[in-house]
Amino acid sequence: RYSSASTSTPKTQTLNFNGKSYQTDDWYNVPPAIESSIARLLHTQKDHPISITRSIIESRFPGPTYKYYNSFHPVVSTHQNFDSLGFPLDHPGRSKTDTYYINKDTVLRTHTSAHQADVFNANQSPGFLISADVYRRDAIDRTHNPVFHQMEGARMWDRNVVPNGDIAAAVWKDIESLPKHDMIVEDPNPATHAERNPLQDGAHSLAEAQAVAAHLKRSLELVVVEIFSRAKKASPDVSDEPLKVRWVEAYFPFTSPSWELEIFWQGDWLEVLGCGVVKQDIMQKAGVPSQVGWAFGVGLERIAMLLFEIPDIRLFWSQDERFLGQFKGLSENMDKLKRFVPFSKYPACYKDVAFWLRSSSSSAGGGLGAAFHENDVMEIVRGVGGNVVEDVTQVDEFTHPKTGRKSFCYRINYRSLERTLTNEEANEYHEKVRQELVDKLGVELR
Ligand code: FA5
Ligand code: MG
Repeated sequence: RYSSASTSTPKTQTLNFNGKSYQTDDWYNVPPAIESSIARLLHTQKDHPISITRSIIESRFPGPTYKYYNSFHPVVSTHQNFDSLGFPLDHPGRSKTDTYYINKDTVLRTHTSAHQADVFNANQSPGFLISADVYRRDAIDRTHNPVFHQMEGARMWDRNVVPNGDIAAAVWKDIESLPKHDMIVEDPNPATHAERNPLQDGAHSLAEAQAVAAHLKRSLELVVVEIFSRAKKASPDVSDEPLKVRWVEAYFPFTSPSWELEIFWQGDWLEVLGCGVVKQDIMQKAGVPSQVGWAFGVGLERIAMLLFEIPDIRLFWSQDERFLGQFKGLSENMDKLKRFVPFSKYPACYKDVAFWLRSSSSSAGGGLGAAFHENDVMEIVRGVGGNVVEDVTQVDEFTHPKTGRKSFCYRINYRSLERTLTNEEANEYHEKVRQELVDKLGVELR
Protein backbone atom coordinates (compact mmCIF):
# COMPACT_ATOMS: atom_id res chain seq x y z
CA ARG A 1 0.00 0.00 0.00
CA TYR A 2 2.93 2.29 0.56
CA SER A 3 5.03 3.56 -2.26
CA SER A 4 8.08 5.60 -1.52
CA ALA A 5 8.28 8.85 -3.39
CA SER A 6 12.03 8.65 -3.37
CA THR A 7 13.97 5.42 -3.13
CA SER A 8 17.19 6.83 -1.70
CA THR A 9 15.74 8.91 1.15
CA PRO A 10 12.19 7.65 1.78
CA LYS A 11 11.31 10.76 3.78
CA THR A 12 8.03 11.38 2.04
CA GLN A 13 5.62 8.68 1.01
CA THR A 14 2.48 8.61 -1.01
CA LEU A 15 -0.40 7.17 0.97
CA ASN A 16 -3.71 6.24 -0.57
CA PHE A 17 -6.94 6.61 1.35
CA ASN A 18 -10.42 6.36 -0.02
CA GLY A 19 -9.25 6.66 -3.62
CA LYS A 20 -7.13 9.76 -3.05
CA SER A 21 -3.38 10.01 -2.64
CA TYR A 22 -1.65 12.05 -0.01
CA GLN A 23 1.98 13.07 0.16
CA THR A 24 3.38 12.80 3.69
CA ASP A 25 5.66 15.50 5.07
CA ASP A 26 7.35 16.07 8.40
CA TRP A 27 3.97 16.38 10.11
CA TYR A 28 3.29 12.68 9.44
CA ASN A 29 2.97 10.89 12.79
CA VAL A 30 0.54 8.00 12.32
CA PRO A 31 1.95 4.72 13.63
CA PRO A 32 1.04 1.50 11.77
CA ALA A 33 -1.15 0.15 14.60
CA ILE A 34 -3.33 3.27 14.43
CA GLU A 35 -3.47 3.26 10.64
CA SER A 36 -4.58 -0.36 10.61
CA SER A 37 -7.57 0.48 12.84
CA ILE A 38 -9.09 2.44 9.95
CA ALA A 39 -10.22 -0.79 8.32
CA ARG A 40 -12.03 -2.15 11.37
CA LEU A 41 -15.25 -0.04 11.14
CA LEU A 42 -16.59 -1.34 14.44
CA HIS A 43 -19.57 1.01 14.30
CA THR A 44 -21.04 -0.80 11.30
CA GLN A 45 -19.88 -4.31 12.21
CA LYS A 46 -22.92 -6.55 12.64
CA ASP A 47 -23.38 -7.70 16.24
CA HIS A 48 -20.51 -5.57 17.52
CA PRO A 49 -21.45 -3.75 20.76
CA ILE A 50 -20.43 -0.37 19.27
CA SER A 51 -22.73 -0.95 16.34
CA ILE A 52 -25.58 -2.15 18.57
CA THR A 53 -25.16 0.96 20.73
CA ARG A 54 -25.29 3.13 17.61
CA SER A 55 -28.58 1.53 16.51
CA ILE A 56 -30.14 2.00 19.92
CA ILE A 57 -29.26 5.70 19.99
CA GLU A 58 -30.46 6.08 16.39
CA SER A 59 -33.83 4.68 17.43
CA ARG A 60 -34.30 7.77 19.64
CA PHE A 61 -33.75 10.06 16.61
CA PRO A 62 -36.07 8.67 13.93
CA GLY A 63 -36.18 9.46 10.23
CA PRO A 64 -37.14 11.28 8.15
CA THR A 65 -36.41 14.15 10.57
CA TYR A 66 -32.98 12.65 11.22
CA LYS A 67 -30.79 11.29 8.44
CA TYR A 68 -27.94 8.88 9.30
CA TYR A 69 -24.40 8.99 7.91
CA ASN A 70 -22.18 6.06 8.84
CA SER A 71 -19.52 5.90 6.15
CA PHE A 72 -17.52 9.13 6.21
CA HIS A 73 -13.81 8.37 5.83
CA PRO A 74 -11.52 9.38 8.75
CA VAL A 75 -8.91 11.19 6.63
CA VAL A 76 -10.08 14.82 6.56
CA SER A 77 -8.57 18.25 5.99
CA THR A 78 -7.46 20.50 8.83
CA HIS A 79 -10.08 22.85 7.43
CA GLN A 80 -12.84 20.32 8.14
CA ASN A 81 -11.51 19.23 11.51
CA PHE A 82 -10.58 22.68 12.87
CA ASP A 83 -11.15 25.78 10.70
CA SER A 84 -14.77 25.10 9.74
CA LEU A 85 -15.50 24.87 13.48
CA GLY A 86 -13.77 28.10 14.46
CA PHE A 87 -10.76 26.56 16.23
CA PRO A 88 -8.16 29.33 16.67
CA LEU A 89 -4.79 28.75 15.00
CA ASP A 90 -3.05 28.30 18.35
CA HIS A 91 -5.58 25.81 19.78
CA PRO A 92 -3.69 22.96 21.53
CA GLY A 93 -5.87 20.40 19.75
CA ARG A 94 -4.08 21.28 16.51
CA SER A 95 -0.65 20.30 17.78
CA LYS A 96 1.20 17.17 16.69
CA THR A 97 1.21 15.97 20.28
CA ASP A 98 -2.61 15.73 20.29
CA THR A 99 -3.54 14.89 16.71
CA TYR A 100 -2.48 12.35 14.09
CA TYR A 101 -1.34 14.11 10.91
CA ILE A 102 -0.90 12.65 7.41
CA ASN A 103 0.63 15.95 6.32
CA LYS A 104 0.38 19.58 7.35
CA ASP A 105 -3.12 19.96 5.86
CA THR A 106 -4.53 16.47 6.47
CA VAL A 107 -5.41 14.66 9.70
CA LEU A 108 -7.21 11.65 11.04
CA ARG A 109 -10.36 13.36 12.32
CA THR A 110 -10.27 13.94 16.07
CA HIS A 111 -14.06 14.18 16.29
CA THR A 112 -17.16 13.65 14.19
CA SER A 113 -17.74 17.43 14.32
CA ALA A 114 -15.30 17.52 11.38
CA HIS A 115 -18.30 16.71 9.15
CA GLN A 116 -20.79 19.18 10.64
CA ALA A 117 -20.26 22.01 8.15
CA ASP A 118 -20.48 19.72 5.10
CA VAL A 119 -23.70 18.14 6.30
CA PHE A 120 -25.21 21.48 7.33
CA ASN A 121 -24.29 22.71 3.88
CA ALA A 122 -25.89 19.73 2.11
CA ASN A 123 -29.06 20.60 4.05
CA GLN A 124 -30.89 17.34 3.30
CA SER A 125 -32.90 16.99 6.49
CA PRO A 126 -33.71 19.01 9.63
CA GLY A 127 -31.52 16.69 11.70
CA PHE A 128 -28.71 14.19 11.28
CA LEU A 129 -26.56 11.62 13.04
CA ILE A 130 -22.98 10.87 11.97
CA SER A 131 -21.26 7.82 13.47
CA ALA A 132 -17.59 7.23 12.86
CA ASP A 133 -14.18 6.23 14.17
CA VAL A 134 -12.10 9.12 15.58
CA TYR A 135 -8.42 9.38 16.50
CA ARG A 136 -6.56 11.19 19.27
CA ARG A 137 -3.16 11.03 20.86
CA ASP A 138 -4.50 10.75 24.37
CA ALA A 139 -3.88 9.16 27.75
CA ILE A 140 -4.25 5.38 28.09
CA ASP A 141 -6.63 4.01 30.69
CA ARG A 142 -9.77 1.92 30.85
CA THR A 143 -12.04 4.71 29.52
CA HIS A 144 -9.60 6.30 27.01
CA ASN A 145 -8.26 4.82 23.80
CA PRO A 146 -6.46 6.58 20.92
CA VAL A 147 -9.06 5.23 18.49
CA PHE A 148 -12.68 5.40 19.53
CA HIS A 149 -16.10 6.12 18.06
CA GLN A 150 -18.35 9.11 18.24
CA MET A 151 -21.82 9.92 17.10
CA GLU A 152 -22.52 13.50 16.10
CA GLY A 153 -26.11 14.65 16.25
CA ALA A 154 -27.71 17.90 15.17
CA ARG A 155 -31.17 19.40 14.77
CA MET A 156 -31.97 22.67 12.98
CA TRP A 157 -34.93 24.94 12.58
CA ASP A 158 -35.09 27.35 9.64
CA ARG A 159 -35.94 30.95 10.49
CA ASN A 160 -37.39 31.40 7.02
CA VAL A 161 -39.64 28.36 7.33
CA VAL A 162 -41.02 28.24 10.91
CA PRO A 163 -44.37 30.05 11.38
CA ASN A 164 -43.84 33.84 11.81
CA GLY A 165 -40.09 33.25 11.95
CA ASP A 166 -40.62 32.35 15.62
CA ILE A 167 -37.90 29.78 16.35
CA ALA A 168 -38.65 29.59 20.08
CA ALA A 169 -42.32 28.77 19.51
CA ALA A 170 -41.50 26.17 16.86
CA VAL A 171 -38.95 24.47 19.10
CA TRP A 172 -41.29 24.36 22.12
CA LYS A 173 -43.93 22.81 19.91
CA ASP A 174 -41.47 20.08 18.95
CA ILE A 175 -40.52 19.57 22.60
CA GLU A 176 -44.15 18.83 23.32
CA SER A 177 -44.08 15.92 20.92
CA LEU A 178 -41.04 14.37 22.69
CA PRO A 179 -41.81 11.80 25.39
CA LYS A 180 -41.45 12.84 29.04
CA HIS A 181 -39.33 10.92 31.54
CA ASP A 182 -38.98 10.79 35.30
CA MET A 183 -35.22 10.35 35.58
CA ILE A 184 -33.65 12.75 38.08
CA VAL A 185 -31.07 14.98 36.40
CA GLU A 186 -28.89 17.52 38.21
CA ASP A 187 -28.99 20.70 36.17
CA PRO A 188 -28.35 23.53 38.61
CA ASN A 189 -27.38 26.26 36.12
CA PRO A 190 -29.58 28.49 33.99
CA ALA A 191 -29.31 27.89 30.23
CA THR A 192 -26.84 30.75 29.79
CA HIS A 193 -24.24 32.46 31.95
CA ALA A 194 -22.80 35.83 30.93
CA GLU A 195 -19.13 34.77 31.31
CA ARG A 196 -19.04 31.01 31.55
CA ASN A 197 -21.72 30.06 29.04
CA PRO A 198 -22.76 33.10 27.02
CA LEU A 199 -25.77 33.68 24.84
CA GLN A 200 -24.78 34.50 21.24
CA ASP A 201 -25.86 38.13 21.40
CA GLY A 202 -27.22 39.38 18.12
CA ALA A 203 -27.71 35.86 16.78
CA HIS A 204 -30.26 34.36 19.21
CA SER A 205 -32.70 35.76 21.71
CA LEU A 206 -32.57 34.32 25.22
CA ALA A 207 -35.93 32.64 24.57
CA GLU A 208 -34.51 30.93 21.49
CA ALA A 209 -31.39 29.70 23.26
CA GLN A 210 -33.52 28.40 26.14
CA ALA A 211 -35.87 26.57 23.80
CA VAL A 212 -33.05 25.00 21.77
CA ALA A 213 -31.28 24.00 25.01
CA ALA A 214 -34.45 22.41 26.37
CA HIS A 215 -34.99 20.38 23.18
CA LEU A 216 -31.34 19.29 23.18
CA LYS A 217 -31.29 18.25 26.83
CA ARG A 218 -34.60 16.39 26.69
CA SER A 219 -33.51 14.52 23.53
CA LEU A 220 -30.27 13.40 25.16
CA GLU A 221 -31.84 12.55 28.51
CA LEU A 222 -34.20 10.26 26.59
CA VAL A 223 -31.13 8.48 25.18
CA VAL A 224 -29.86 7.90 28.73
CA VAL A 225 -33.27 6.62 29.82
CA GLU A 226 -33.34 4.25 26.84
CA ILE A 227 -29.81 2.96 27.51
CA PHE A 228 -30.43 2.40 31.22
CA SER A 229 -33.76 0.70 30.83
CA ARG A 230 -32.04 -1.70 28.42
CA ALA A 231 -29.04 -2.09 30.72
CA LYS A 232 -31.37 -2.94 33.56
CA LYS A 233 -33.18 -5.56 31.51
CA ALA A 234 -29.81 -6.97 30.48
CA SER A 235 -28.76 -7.60 34.06
CA PRO A 236 -31.82 -7.68 36.33
CA ASP A 237 -29.88 -9.47 39.07
CA VAL A 238 -27.33 -6.69 39.53
CA SER A 239 -27.73 -4.24 42.43
CA ASP A 240 -29.77 -1.27 41.33
CA GLU A 241 -27.60 1.62 42.32
CA PRO A 242 -29.73 4.69 41.57
CA LEU A 243 -28.81 6.32 38.31
CA LYS A 244 -27.07 9.69 38.79
CA VAL A 245 -26.87 12.07 35.86
CA ARG A 246 -25.77 15.71 35.65
CA TRP A 247 -25.35 18.57 33.18
CA VAL A 248 -22.09 20.50 33.49
CA GLU A 249 -21.20 23.79 31.78
CA ALA A 250 -18.57 23.30 29.06
CA TYR A 251 -16.72 25.14 26.33
CA PHE A 252 -16.39 24.28 22.61
CA PRO A 253 -15.26 26.72 19.91
CA PHE A 254 -18.34 25.93 17.82
CA THR A 255 -21.24 26.04 20.32
CA SER A 256 -22.47 28.49 22.93
CA PRO A 257 -23.89 27.89 25.44
CA SER A 258 -22.31 24.42 25.80
CA TRP A 259 -22.63 21.49 28.19
CA GLU A 260 -21.28 18.06 28.98
CA LEU A 261 -23.37 15.22 30.32
CA GLU A 262 -21.88 13.07 33.06
CA ILE A 263 -23.10 9.78 34.49
CA PHE A 264 -22.02 8.35 37.83
CA TRP A 265 -20.47 4.96 37.07
CA GLN A 266 -18.42 2.62 39.22
CA GLY A 267 -17.63 5.26 41.82
CA ASP A 268 -16.82 8.16 39.51
CA TRP A 269 -18.42 10.73 37.18
CA LEU A 270 -17.96 9.59 33.59
CA GLU A 271 -18.27 12.21 30.84
CA VAL A 272 -20.29 10.76 27.98
CA LEU A 273 -20.94 13.68 25.63
CA GLY A 274 -20.44 17.33 24.76
CA CYS A 275 -23.09 19.55 23.17
CA GLY A 276 -24.51 23.02 22.75
CA VAL A 277 -26.28 25.63 20.67
CA VAL A 278 -24.48 25.83 17.32
CA LYS A 279 -22.66 29.13 16.82
CA GLN A 280 -24.40 31.13 14.15
CA ASP A 281 -21.19 31.93 12.27
CA ILE A 282 -20.70 28.17 11.75
CA MET A 283 -24.09 28.08 9.99
CA GLN A 284 -23.15 31.20 8.03
CA LYS A 285 -19.84 29.75 6.89
CA ALA A 286 -21.65 26.51 5.99
CA GLY A 287 -23.96 28.51 3.71
CA VAL A 288 -27.14 28.03 5.77
CA PRO A 289 -27.42 31.32 7.72
CA SER A 290 -31.13 30.95 8.46
CA GLN A 291 -30.73 27.63 10.30
CA VAL A 292 -30.71 27.70 14.11
CA GLY A 293 -30.13 24.62 16.22
CA TRP A 294 -28.17 22.31 18.46
CA ALA A 295 -25.39 19.73 18.08
CA PHE A 296 -23.90 17.01 20.27
CA GLY A 297 -21.01 14.52 20.13
CA VAL A 298 -21.27 11.35 22.19
CA GLY A 299 -18.58 8.74 22.89
CA LEU A 300 -20.05 5.43 21.73
CA GLU A 301 -17.60 3.29 23.75
CA ARG A 302 -18.59 5.11 26.93
CA ILE A 303 -22.27 4.42 26.31
CA ALA A 304 -21.59 0.81 25.30
CA MET A 305 -19.62 0.34 28.53
CA LEU A 306 -22.63 1.48 30.56
CA LEU A 307 -25.04 -0.56 28.49
CA PHE A 308 -23.22 -3.89 28.65
CA GLU A 309 -21.06 -3.24 31.73
CA ILE A 310 -17.91 -3.64 29.70
CA PRO A 311 -15.06 -2.86 32.11
CA ASP A 312 -12.22 -1.89 29.75
CA ILE A 313 -12.31 0.12 26.52
CA ARG A 314 -9.63 -2.06 24.88
CA LEU A 315 -12.07 -4.98 24.85
CA PHE A 316 -13.95 -3.43 21.90
CA TRP A 317 -10.94 -4.20 19.70
CA SER A 318 -10.76 -7.83 20.79
CA GLN A 319 -11.16 -10.50 18.11
CA ASP A 320 -11.51 -13.11 20.84
CA GLU A 321 -14.65 -15.25 20.60
CA ARG A 322 -15.04 -14.98 24.36
CA PHE A 323 -15.75 -11.29 23.69
CA LEU A 324 -17.45 -11.20 20.28
CA GLY A 325 -19.41 -14.40 20.93
CA GLN A 326 -21.37 -12.69 23.70
CA PHE A 327 -23.08 -10.33 21.22
CA LYS A 328 -23.94 -12.80 18.43
CA GLY A 329 -27.42 -12.39 17.04
CA LEU A 330 -28.22 -9.26 19.04
CA SER A 331 -28.46 -6.95 16.00
CA GLU A 332 -31.58 -8.84 14.96
CA ASN A 333 -32.83 -9.18 18.50
CA MET A 334 -32.07 -6.08 20.49
CA ASP A 335 -34.45 -7.06 23.25
CA LYS A 336 -32.21 -9.98 24.13
CA LEU A 337 -29.29 -7.81 25.31
CA LYS A 338 -27.23 -9.44 28.04
CA ARG A 339 -24.73 -7.92 30.37
CA PHE A 340 -21.15 -8.71 29.34
CA VAL A 341 -19.65 -11.49 31.47
CA PRO A 342 -15.95 -10.73 31.95
CA PHE A 343 -13.64 -13.60 31.28
CA SER A 344 -10.92 -13.87 33.86
CA LYS A 345 -8.23 -11.23 33.74
CA TYR A 346 -4.68 -12.29 33.14
CA PRO A 347 -2.13 -11.09 35.70
CA ALA A 348 -0.83 -7.50 35.62
CA CYS A 349 2.85 -6.76 35.28
CA TYR A 350 3.97 -3.33 36.53
CA LYS A 351 7.24 -1.76 35.37
CA ASP A 352 8.56 1.70 36.20
CA VAL A 353 10.73 3.94 34.08
CA ALA A 354 12.37 7.09 35.44
CA PHE A 355 14.26 9.65 33.39
CA TRP A 356 15.73 13.15 33.34
CA LEU A 357 14.56 15.53 30.64
CA ARG A 358 17.06 17.21 28.36
CA SER A 359 17.86 20.45 30.17
CA SER A 360 16.45 22.50 27.26
CA SER A 361 13.01 20.90 27.53
CA SER A 362 12.75 21.25 31.31
CA SER A 363 11.81 24.89 31.31
CA ALA A 364 8.64 26.07 29.64
CA GLY A 365 9.24 27.14 26.06
CA GLY A 366 12.75 25.68 26.06
CA GLY A 367 13.73 25.33 22.42
CA LEU A 368 11.33 24.99 19.52
CA GLY A 369 9.78 21.52 19.40
CA ALA A 370 11.84 20.43 22.38
CA ALA A 371 9.12 20.84 25.02
CA PHE A 372 8.32 17.62 26.81
CA HIS A 373 4.77 16.39 26.35
CA GLU A 374 3.33 13.44 28.23
CA ASN A 375 1.41 12.29 25.13
CA ASP A 376 4.77 11.51 23.52
CA VAL A 377 5.47 9.04 26.31
CA MET A 378 2.01 7.53 25.82
CA GLU A 379 2.60 7.25 22.10
CA ILE A 380 5.93 5.47 22.55
CA VAL A 381 4.46 3.02 25.04
CA ARG A 382 1.50 2.39 22.78
CA GLY A 383 3.71 1.99 19.74
CA VAL A 384 5.78 -0.66 21.48
CA GLY A 385 3.12 -2.45 23.53
CA GLY A 386 -0.13 -1.78 21.65
CA ASN A 387 -3.04 -3.42 23.40
CA VAL A 388 -0.74 -5.16 25.85
CA VAL A 389 -0.56 -1.91 27.83
CA GLU A 390 -3.47 -1.50 30.24
CA ASP A 391 -2.48 1.89 31.58
CA VAL A 392 0.33 4.35 32.09
CA THR A 393 0.47 6.67 35.09
CA GLN A 394 2.92 9.27 36.26
CA VAL A 395 4.06 8.26 39.73
CA ASP A 396 6.72 10.89 40.37
CA GLU A 397 7.87 14.29 39.19
CA PHE A 398 10.97 15.94 40.60
CA THR A 399 12.89 19.14 39.92
CA HIS A 400 16.52 19.14 40.95
CA PRO A 401 16.94 22.01 43.46
CA LYS A 402 20.36 23.05 42.11
CA THR A 403 20.29 22.36 38.37
CA GLY A 404 16.54 22.91 37.86
CA ARG A 405 16.48 19.76 35.76
CA LYS A 406 13.25 17.81 35.75
CA SER A 407 12.73 14.11 36.15
CA PHE A 408 9.65 11.96 35.77
CA CYS A 409 8.72 8.43 36.68
CA TYR A 410 6.00 6.54 34.83
CA ARG A 411 4.45 3.23 35.84
CA ILE A 412 3.34 1.00 32.98
CA ASN A 413 0.92 -1.84 33.54
CA TYR A 414 1.52 -4.57 30.96
CA ARG A 415 -1.42 -6.92 30.78
CA SER A 416 -2.81 -8.74 27.78
CA LEU A 417 -6.54 -9.25 27.41
CA GLU A 418 -5.96 -12.53 25.64
CA ARG A 419 -3.15 -14.35 27.46
CA THR A 420 -0.71 -14.34 30.38
CA LEU A 421 2.42 -12.33 29.65
CA THR A 422 5.62 -13.85 30.94
CA ASN A 423 7.92 -11.56 32.88
CA GLU A 424 10.48 -11.96 30.07
CA GLU A 425 7.98 -10.70 27.51
CA ALA A 426 7.07 -7.72 29.69
CA ASN A 427 10.77 -6.99 30.14
CA GLU A 428 11.27 -7.08 26.41
CA TYR A 429 8.49 -4.54 25.86
CA HIS A 430 9.82 -2.41 28.67
CA GLU A 431 13.39 -2.46 27.38
CA LYS A 432 12.12 -1.23 23.99
CA VAL A 433 10.13 1.53 25.67
CA ARG A 434 13.26 2.66 27.56
CA GLN A 435 15.30 2.65 24.37
CA GLU A 436 12.71 4.66 22.41
CA LEU A 437 12.38 7.22 25.19
CA VAL A 438 16.10 7.86 24.78
CA ASP A 439 16.10 7.75 20.97
CA LYS A 440 12.96 9.77 20.34
CA LEU A 441 12.73 12.15 23.30
CA GLY A 442 16.40 12.41 24.13
CA VAL A 443 15.81 11.76 27.83
CA GLU A 444 18.45 10.41 30.16
CA LEU A 445 17.34 7.25 31.97
CA ARG A 446 17.82 7.20 35.72
C1 FA5 B 1 -15.94 16.65 21.24
O1 FA5 B 1 -15.30 15.84 20.62
C2 FA5 B 1 -16.91 17.60 20.57
N1 FA5 B 1 -16.73 17.47 19.13
C3 FA5 B 1 -18.33 17.24 21.01
C4 FA5 B 1 -19.35 18.23 20.54
C5 FA5 B 1 -20.08 18.00 19.38
C6 FA5 B 1 -19.61 19.38 21.27
C7 FA5 B 1 -21.04 18.91 18.94
C8 FA5 B 1 -20.57 20.29 20.86
C9 FA5 B 1 -21.28 20.04 19.69
P1 FA5 B 1 -15.04 15.84 23.57
O2 FA5 B 1 -13.61 15.98 23.28
O3 FA5 B 1 -15.48 16.18 24.95
O4 FA5 B 1 -15.93 16.74 22.61
O5 FA5 B 1 -15.45 14.35 23.25
C10 FA5 B 1 -16.81 13.94 23.24
C11 FA5 B 1 -16.94 12.58 23.90
O6 FA5 B 1 -16.08 11.62 23.30
C12 FA5 B 1 -16.53 12.57 25.37
O7 FA5 B 1 -17.58 13.06 26.18
C13 FA5 B 1 -16.28 11.08 25.59
O8 FA5 B 1 -17.49 10.37 25.76
C14 FA5 B 1 -15.67 10.65 24.28
N2 FA5 B 1 -14.19 10.60 24.34
C15 FA5 B 1 -13.32 11.64 24.31
N3 FA5 B 1 -12.03 11.20 24.33
C16 FA5 B 1 -12.10 9.83 24.37
C17 FA5 B 1 -11.12 8.78 24.37
N4 FA5 B 1 -9.82 9.03 24.32
N5 FA5 B 1 -11.56 7.49 24.41
C18 FA5 B 1 -12.88 7.23 24.44
N6 FA5 B 1 -13.85 8.17 24.41
C19 FA5 B 1 -13.48 9.45 24.38
MG1 MG C 1 -15.03 16.61 26.81
